[in-house]
Amino acid sequence: MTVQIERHGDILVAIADNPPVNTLNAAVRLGLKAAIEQTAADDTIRALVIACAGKTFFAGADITEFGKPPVEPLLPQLTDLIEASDKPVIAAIHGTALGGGCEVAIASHYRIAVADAKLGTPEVKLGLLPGAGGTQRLPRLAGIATALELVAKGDPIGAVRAKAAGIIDRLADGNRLLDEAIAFAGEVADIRPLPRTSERPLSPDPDAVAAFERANARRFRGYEAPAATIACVVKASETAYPEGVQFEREQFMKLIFGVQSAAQRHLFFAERKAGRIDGIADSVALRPIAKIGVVGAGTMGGGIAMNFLSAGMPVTIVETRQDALDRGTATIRGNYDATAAKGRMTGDQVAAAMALLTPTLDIVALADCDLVIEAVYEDMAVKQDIFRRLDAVCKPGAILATNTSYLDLDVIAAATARPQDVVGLHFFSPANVMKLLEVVRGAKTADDVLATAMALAKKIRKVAVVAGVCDGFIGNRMLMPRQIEAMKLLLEGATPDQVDRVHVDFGMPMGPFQMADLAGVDIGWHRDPTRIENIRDALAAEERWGQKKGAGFYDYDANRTPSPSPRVAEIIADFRERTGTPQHDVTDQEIVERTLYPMVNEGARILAEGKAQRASDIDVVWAYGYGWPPYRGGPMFWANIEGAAKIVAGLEKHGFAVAPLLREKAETGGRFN
Ligand code: 3H9
Repeated sequence: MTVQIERHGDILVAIADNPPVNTLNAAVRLGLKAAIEQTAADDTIRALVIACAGKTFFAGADITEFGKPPVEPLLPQLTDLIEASDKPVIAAIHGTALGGGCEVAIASHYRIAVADAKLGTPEVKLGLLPGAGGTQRLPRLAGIATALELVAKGDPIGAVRAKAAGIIDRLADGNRLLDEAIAFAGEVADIRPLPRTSERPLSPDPDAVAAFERANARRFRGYEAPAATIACVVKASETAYPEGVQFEREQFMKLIFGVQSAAQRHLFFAERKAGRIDGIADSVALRPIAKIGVVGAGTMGGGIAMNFLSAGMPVTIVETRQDALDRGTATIRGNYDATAAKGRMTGDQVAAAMALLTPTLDIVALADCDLVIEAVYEDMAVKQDIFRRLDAVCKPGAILATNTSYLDLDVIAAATARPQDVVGLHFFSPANVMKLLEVVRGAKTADDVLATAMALAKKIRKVAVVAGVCDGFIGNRMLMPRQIEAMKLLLEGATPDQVDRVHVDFGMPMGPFQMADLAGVDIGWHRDPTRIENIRDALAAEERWGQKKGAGFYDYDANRTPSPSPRVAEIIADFRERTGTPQHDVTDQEIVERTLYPMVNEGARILAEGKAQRASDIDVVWAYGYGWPPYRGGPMFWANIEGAAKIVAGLEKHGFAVAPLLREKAETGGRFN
């Protein structure tokens, strides 16, 4: 039975057991309905406790049921049934009460939770809103401001905060939740009238709503769900519950059939699928990883080290010069201090993380590390030399990783006598912040090394994707055609501003030229100011290296606010003339076709070559590493929406060679998945 019924004297206890996360699927909903009916029908029962077995309270509706024929009771019916019960219902919460799980809790008459439980309504992250009365009950319990934070942003809060906010009535001892819930039920069993959340009064608070919208305008840009969610909360304050919940239902249905929610749900499952490695059994024994070494204390090395320090793992960081080592260590400390200043870490946590760091100039100090990550600049000879030395120093079985973003892993591995222990760990900058990790599988990388790297990624809270060896792996390889085409567009008549605007309007955090200015126009430059072969060379020669120099493709003021640059316009005009490039009116649509379609094209090649395991992995790379808007699901999901045939036609119109796999999808009506 998915929902077990127990009697404890005159209290009925319904315990749901639907591993792994107790979603409220049809069987659970039916079981809970039966428990409510039994409570009502049996005169010897005074109250009902709803609890969950396993690691968590209900994690929400079962997302895999969306789009299938509905099975009653639907979740909104169930929450209304719970609240309508004539005998008190008490939710006993541990783990995470999320989405529909939170809605079951707030539809109950009382809530008791263990202190480390979390409550939240993350539906908005799936492009949805709490659709079982959550948008109507939460503001009635917690007030408009707190409800907006919870429903429109989707981040959960801890039980202690939830209690202070009026969402939880009582905290329980972690080991005695059920006993305490039963005792609580006994205490409140005869209290009437029952505290029904939907009957609580709520007044409009337009100022709170306006302030919330203002504060989050940037975060919500392009998304449909947050606005719908806010509208529901406003409605809750303006009408009685029945009208409010009707409005919530309409909004929910609109979202669930929309493309954005499909895209965000796709990414939810894509992220989880990415962790699976084709051809390697789940049972493969992992190598134990306790001690980490990092070679290079620059921006990347320092950021990489922080991931492990924050996870409580000791890190030895090696540099060749004392000043570089000191600078690197100071940067790590500075980053932690800044986090502490924002209240996201305590002083003790900073001290604990720093105490795990051992800076050294001696590579031999890496001898007992279980994993060493090389993070020096991109020079094959330098990397090979480091790997030769690591091979000599590191203990047998240690995993040797490189953070290269495009160099050939197999050539690096060949510098060692243990290529089976070599793997790529491509972190994205800033490495302590960005969620994505490309785990690069070399020709000889051992299965257990790859599996260990993927498991470790989870430990440091990264989303990891397996990539094969090729120039730029998945992410940067797809970036290349976009950047090349963006440059050509400048020559043909577009401005940096226009190209960037099209990308930002699409939902990217920034366009190709804003990105170049942020990363550094001089990256990968040949460093010869007399050799000017393209627009980028010309900018680099004039030290227009981007934001760090106050000038790049844009001019920047003291606050780093960009404005179109007359000098760049001159440089572009000069190149147009020099190359004799014919000009035309570049439309926004042409920019989409020439910069985004080629990314899909490259993605299709990557798939066909087996450099990505599945199309959804490519989507994960772009969503977590490059800011592809989640509501567009990633480039390959977007390609399905846009249509392969349309993309092929667009590519052909502009003279691109179409990848065979993309053409095949266009011809057969197939989809990337
Ligand atoms: C909702 O409630 C709508 C209602 O308001 C209105 C309805 C009318 N459904 O993440 P994990 C799977 S919307 C189906 O690795 P963790 C997951 O795919 C829902 N499956 O575990 C994975 O499967 P597999 C609102 C789900 O311990 C396995 O469970 N709720 C769901 O790292 C383990 O998941 C949410 O958005 C689901 N709802 O994290 C919460 N959830 O093993 C979404 C998980 O085959 N869930 N699975 O790959 C989470 O945030 C995390 O799963 C959680 C556990 C924090 C609970």
